[in-house]
Amino acid sequence: MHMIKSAICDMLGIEYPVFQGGMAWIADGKLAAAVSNGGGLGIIAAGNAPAEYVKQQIQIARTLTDKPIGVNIMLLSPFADDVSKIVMEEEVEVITTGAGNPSKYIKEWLFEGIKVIPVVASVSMAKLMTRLGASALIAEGGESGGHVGELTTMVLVPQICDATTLPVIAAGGIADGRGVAAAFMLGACAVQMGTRFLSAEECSIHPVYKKKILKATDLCTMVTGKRLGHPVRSLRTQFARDYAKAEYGGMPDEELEALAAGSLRLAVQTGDNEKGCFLSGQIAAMVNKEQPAAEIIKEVMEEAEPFLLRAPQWVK
Ligand code: TUI
Repeated sequence: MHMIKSAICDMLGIEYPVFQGGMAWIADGKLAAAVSNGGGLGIIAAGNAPAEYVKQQIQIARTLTDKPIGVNIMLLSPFADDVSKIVMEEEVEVITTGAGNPSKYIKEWLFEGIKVIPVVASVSMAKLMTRLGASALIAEGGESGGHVGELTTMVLVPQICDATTLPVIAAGGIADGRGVAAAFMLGACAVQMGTRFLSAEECSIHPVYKKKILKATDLCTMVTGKRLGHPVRSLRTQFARDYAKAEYGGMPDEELEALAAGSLRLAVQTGDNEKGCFLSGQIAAMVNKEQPAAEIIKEVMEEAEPFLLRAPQWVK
């Protein structure tokens, strides 16, 4: 059997070129360890959580795996500075960043020997991160769940690949082998999947959340939050509709912010349809079964393989 390996596998010491997205309140130590044990890169999400929570999750992951793990630092978090310190202390192998510009941290992370892989949503940010010495880049298109940029994966990935010499990980709208193959054809050498891992057995979201993902159809997601400058993709639930109505109905900024506060955590922990925000990528419609994380990785790469064998530059 062939194995699809790429530059990113060698750089990080992982078996498959598959990252698990750093989904706030969802991507905990248990999920990350399961993905890393399955040969991908498991990533713990810091989200808006305090540094102590992140430390606990890193320690949980370390008891469950001896493979490399990553932490995603959400740069809008009030705790981003504290999380940065904890992650260095705990000696995680990889840091990914989201929802902003990580310039001020990059030097110290690299100095600690950590691989730094920012999410970029534009060519200019890709060039800047390349100049600052990032290890690789995640090009995440607006099909993804959570905080979304302007451009789609199809448009963003090839432009980022042309703008950098670094390995590029494609994200947004990828949940099966066809998506992986397509991403590689656009020039990526790995993928990051979030929504697909929501269905992992080791993913501890509330059963209501998991069921919503498994039952989702093509038009089930929507983007809210544009007015405050941080558009977020989530399932089209009662809460999402109410938020959109408030957003376009002239609700003051502070009230809108209060409406969103805590909504991610609520969805994950209680499945609350009225007040919870169920982040999801557009690809949720193609996520139809619960299975172990390791099986997801293997299945996706086995599907991709027949396509990728026709692109020999990627095959080792
Ligand atoms: O970050 C994500 N996904 C997220 S973060 C999140 S929590 C949140 N809470 C409140 C408001 C907004 C988000 C939920 N989901 N994905 C990675 C990602 N990063 N997508 C897009 C970007 C991005 C966008 C702009 C990265 C850099 C960037 O640069 C802007 C700049 O500073 O120039």
